Amino acid sequence: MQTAHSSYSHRSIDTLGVLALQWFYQFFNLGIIMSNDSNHTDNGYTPPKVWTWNPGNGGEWASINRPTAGARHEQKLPKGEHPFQLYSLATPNGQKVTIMLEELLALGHNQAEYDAHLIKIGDGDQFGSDFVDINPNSKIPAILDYSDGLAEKPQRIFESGAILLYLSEKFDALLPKEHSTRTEAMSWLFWQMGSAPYIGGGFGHFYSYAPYPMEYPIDRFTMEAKRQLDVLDKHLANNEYMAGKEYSIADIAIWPWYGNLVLGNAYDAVEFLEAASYKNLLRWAKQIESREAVQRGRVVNRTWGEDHEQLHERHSAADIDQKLKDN
Ligand SMILES: N[C@@H](CCC(=O)N[C@@H](CS)C(=O)NCC(=O)O)C(=O)O
Repeated sequence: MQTAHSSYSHRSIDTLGVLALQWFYQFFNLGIIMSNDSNHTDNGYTPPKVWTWNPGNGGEWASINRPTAGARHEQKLPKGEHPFQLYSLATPNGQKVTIMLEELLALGHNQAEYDAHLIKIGDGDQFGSDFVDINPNSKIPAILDYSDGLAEKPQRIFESGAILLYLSEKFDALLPKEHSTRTEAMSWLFWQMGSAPYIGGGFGHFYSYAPYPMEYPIDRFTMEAKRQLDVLDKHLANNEYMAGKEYSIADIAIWPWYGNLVLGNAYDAVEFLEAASYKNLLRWAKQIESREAVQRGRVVNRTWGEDHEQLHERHSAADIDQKLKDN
């Protein structure tokens, strides 16, 4: 092993050869830097003093990504008859809200009736003027609450975690009442909000969407993704649900990301991540998946997959009934 004080004479001929090559390539700016491990090369990119936007460098999402916020075009949003108007897409963040609304309806909270309108993020609908008024961050899901005297001035809610919390407080449901268990549910809810970007924007992006496979980011985010799967697996070894014995918004937040991942519904990464080894997490993922409200919620605003899984818009329970009957 080399130490910081090693002299060149202690280095192998191979190492000296690599150093000479590095110098040669750097000197002639040939764009290849080699380390002692010849698997490690990069494209010689050196960040400029000030970053400038290069449209087209965003992989699969290149056409919609820009470094600025705000509305890009005028776009009216449709409005249905129900108290809640949801503007979304069935990504994991979108599924959290439709599963929650379906759970509330299953519990008999008729005031949770909703219209689910489709926001096509690949087409840039999230940058339309009406949508940006509901979510200045231009991301689905976003919801308007027109119920209980809010008809004139609906309450906007954005950020999926905030929407779950708003709905559970409004209907006094799916958040444990006992203080310590409730606190546990909140800890896991916020854990999910902070952790999932490493799965979606990190692991998922570099494993599935980046223009070509890159070892460094895939290694970095796979390490983190597996660490998070292990966090959940260890917790679920001793807990039926995330907050203990009670199903809650913590499960509803976590399942669409981590349940879908280990069940093979996201990023096609079951083998790569050795998902079968997270036995407690898989047990929980299947248990949540078998809930009727989860099966109903996951198809809403979905525009990909099998036909029987795709319900682009939802305006009544019958829309979902019909879709699931098609299966
Ligand atoms: N922290 C937000 C994240 C929402 C989010 O990232 N939404 C994605 C789809 S899963 C989106 O709308 N992306 C469109 C874009 O980035 O332009 C939440 O949980 O609501």
